[in-house]
Amino acid sequence: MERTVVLIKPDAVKKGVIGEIITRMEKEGYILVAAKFLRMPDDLLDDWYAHHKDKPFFPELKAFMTSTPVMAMLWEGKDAVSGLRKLCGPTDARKAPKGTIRGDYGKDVQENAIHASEDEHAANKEMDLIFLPHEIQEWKR
Ligand code: IDP
Ligand code: MG
Repeated sequence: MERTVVLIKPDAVKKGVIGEIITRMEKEGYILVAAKFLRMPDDLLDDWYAHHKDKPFFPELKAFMTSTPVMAMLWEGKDAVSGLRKLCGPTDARKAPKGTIRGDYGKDVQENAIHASEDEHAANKEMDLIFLPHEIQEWKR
């Protein structure tokens, strides 16, 4: 079993599609083990998007990511990391196929509705950045 971190981003929060996006993950059989609705602090975003820190779009990306709270969740399941990345679709929502979350709810390369951890290393790091051990719930269907 793998765990992966998902953020429902401010564009999707503003659209009012938090529930629809969660439903897609539940329908795929993933299990929700932690959730938190939070406004991401500045230093957390510096760490989260460290790979984009020197890009010209970084200030705009931070402004976007703090324009509303985000819905942060930890999802569990077999091959959850790659499975959820696939469900999200490619980064640029304009290139994301219909039926993927970004294809259906995103707008462009920045406002793309959702984040899902890139690999297991990132998933572990992001899990520790958002959730305390006692906030993670163990349960089975
Ligand atoms: P990912 O979210 O698919 O893993 P990353 O390259 O890790 O893609 O980028 C993280 C986030 O940064 C993207 O989801 C998007 O919101 C934003 N982003 C990436 N590339 C661009 C860009 O060229 N312009 C503006 N925002 C970008
Ligand atoms: Mg990434």
